[in-house]
Amino acid sequence: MQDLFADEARKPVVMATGAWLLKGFALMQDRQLLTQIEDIAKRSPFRQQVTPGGHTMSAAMTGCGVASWVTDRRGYRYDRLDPETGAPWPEMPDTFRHLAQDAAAAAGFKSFAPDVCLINRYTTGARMGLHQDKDEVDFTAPIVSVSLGAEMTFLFGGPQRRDKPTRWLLEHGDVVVWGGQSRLNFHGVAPLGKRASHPLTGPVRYNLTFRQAF
Ligand code: MD3
Ligand code: FE
Repeated sequence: MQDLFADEARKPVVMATGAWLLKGFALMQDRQLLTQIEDIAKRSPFRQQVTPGGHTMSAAMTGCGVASWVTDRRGYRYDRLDPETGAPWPEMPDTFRHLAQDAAAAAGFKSFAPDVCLINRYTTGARMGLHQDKDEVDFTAPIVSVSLGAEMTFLFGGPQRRDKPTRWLLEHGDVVVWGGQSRLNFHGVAPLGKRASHPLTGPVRYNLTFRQAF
């Protein structure tokens, strides 16, 4: 039964050209990933950042790798130092990097070398508005995202802000690879539902986003 389930879970679902949903791809490592998130957050704590427009983001963030995505009143950027601690971000654990590379390879990206991992934490009501990810240098590299904890509705738009987003339920252990034509699509997440929960995290969702930023 276990193996049948694992085989079923390994069939990629095509969300759009270049976007692959790997249901349950991270399930076997879920506890290890959550422990490593805790360890990273001990050194670079989760914080709610402020956008250039002066809004405080509802998702709390930290990160690991050679840099992490930072926003403040001056703008968006990848910063090699954590502005809260003044220290470099925690190193990216090998298990993180290998998981992201395995997922990218399963979607056909054979030489993905993620140098940064942004970690988003959503509690009840937290969301992320529609946006594009454009702060990276090379848009031919894919982005790999790993969902852990409470389930959430992902909003997947098109290349124009006006394109109506489709809704996808992302559950604990799901991995998505975004490359090629979908790399610059607008996307966001609907508010974390009042009843959304997972035995390992309670009413909290984590999302790891692996990128080749430089
Ligand atoms: C589709 N995070 O951190 S991850 C972000 O669930 C971000 O925390 C969301 O959007 C989250 O920037 C979504 C999935 C994701 C990441 C990058 C994408 C989807 C994407 C880039 C292009 C298209
Ligand atoms: Fe994004």
